[in-house]
Order: sequence, then structure tokens, then C-alpha cells
Amino acid sequence: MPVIKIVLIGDGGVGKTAIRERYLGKGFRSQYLLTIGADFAMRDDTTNGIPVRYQIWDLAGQQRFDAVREVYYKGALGGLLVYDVTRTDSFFNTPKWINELWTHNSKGRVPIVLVANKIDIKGSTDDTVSSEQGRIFTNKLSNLTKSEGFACNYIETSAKTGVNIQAAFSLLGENIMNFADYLKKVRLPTNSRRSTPQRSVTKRHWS
Ligand SMILES: Nc1nc2c(ncn2[C@@H]2O[C@H](COP(=O)(O)OP(=O)(O)OP(=O)(O)O)[C@@H](O)[C@H]2O)c(=O)[nH]1
Ligand SMILES: [Mg+2]
Repeated sequence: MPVIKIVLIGDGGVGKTAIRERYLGKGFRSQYLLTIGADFAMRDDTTNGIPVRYQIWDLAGQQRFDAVREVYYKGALGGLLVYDVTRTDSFFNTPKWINELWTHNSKGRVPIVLVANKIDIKGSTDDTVSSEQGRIFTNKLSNLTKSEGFACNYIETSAKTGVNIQAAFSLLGENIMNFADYLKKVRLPTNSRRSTPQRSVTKRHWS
């Protein structure tokens, strides 16, 4: 069974742990217990019709963990990048998280799903991130990554009600597997000599 390491990233308090627990079938807790360093979990799932084991690293988002976080990225093939739709600061910090993942995973640019969480309380504060803002940013990100063979997606979730939690993981898993297939294709001998640099890209990303 393929083992796929993914990370849950985003500012402190946006709901990464709540999303992980919901995905693991553990329900929802309303009190905030901040993650220290990182939490680890595994779940077997089916993606693109294939059984897959997800290794999920749920990283601490608070700034005080900035220095220790880096080690947990190694080998990650993709990330759920979570922000809180009632906190614009968490949305405007998303580029920082993309840089962290792509810099420290040892594989370069890998798929990301942008997760707009807490939609159950959207509009309850003046500080709302609109769907349009999330989509526009994700489209820009996708334009950047398309030349690498994958797109990035946007999804709205609530760990409280459970809406779209499974879908967020499935979307990321599909993107990672499609990306892996793409990298296999660019290695075909029909690319002849020009395939040589691509091979090294493949190795960098997947070995
Ligand atoms: N209403 C609502 N509250 C949520 C949702 N997701 C998480 N929360 C609440 O938001 C708070 C923070 O959630 P966590 O999952 O602990 O946040 P985190 O991103 O893991 O935070 P760090 O571990 O510090 O990085 C908790 O009080 C959760 O109950 C959601 O979808 N809707
Ligand atoms: Mg947490």
C-alpha cells in the first residue's frame, strides 16, 4: 500500500487539529488545546480507487514553534493549508506556510489544498475572508504550479459540522497521486535526451 506523508499547516487556532480529529472520526471539541511541536496520525483510505495509507503530520501553528517546525516537513508530498474565514490575518499568512512547506520538504513544490475553515461561523465577525479572495489566491497559486504538473485547489470546510472534511483530504490525495503519475509519464523514453533533466526532477520529488 502506498504511504503518503501529508502535513496540516496554517496559523495557530485555525482548526488543523480539529480537522485531523474529524477526519479520524473523533468528533469535535470546542475548547482550544494548542498543538505543541506536532501531532502524528495515520489513516488508511481509498484514493483514485487505490488503498492508500496517509501519514498525517499536524503541525503547531503558533509562532513560538517556528524554529522546531522545519524538521517535520521532510518527505511531505503535499499539504492542507488551513486558514480561518473569520480571521483575515490567517489568510494573509498563507504565503509564509507555502514557503515553509516547499523549502523544507526536500522535494520542492508539491500539491497544496487551500482550506477555508470555520464556514459554520462565517460572517459572525467583521473580519471575514470571502470565498472570492480564497479562490483568486488559489488560482494564482495554481498558475504557478501548473508548469510543475499539478494544480492547487480551494475548499470550504467546517470541522464543527464535518462539512467537506473528507473531501479536503481526498482532493489532496488525488492531486498527489495524479502528480506522481505525471512524473512517471515525463520519464518515458519518448522524451529521448530531453528527458534527462526531467529524470532528476522526478528523483528529487519522489525518491
Ligand atoms: N466554529 C468552529 N470552530 C472550530 C472549527 N475548527 C476548529 N474550531 C475551534 O477553533 C479552535 C482551534 O482549533 P485547533 O484545531 O486546536 O487549531 P489548530 O490550528 O490546531 O491550532 P494550533 O495547534 O495552535 O496550531 C478550537 O477551539 C476549535 O474548537 C470549525 O470548523 N468551526
Ligand atoms: Mg493543533
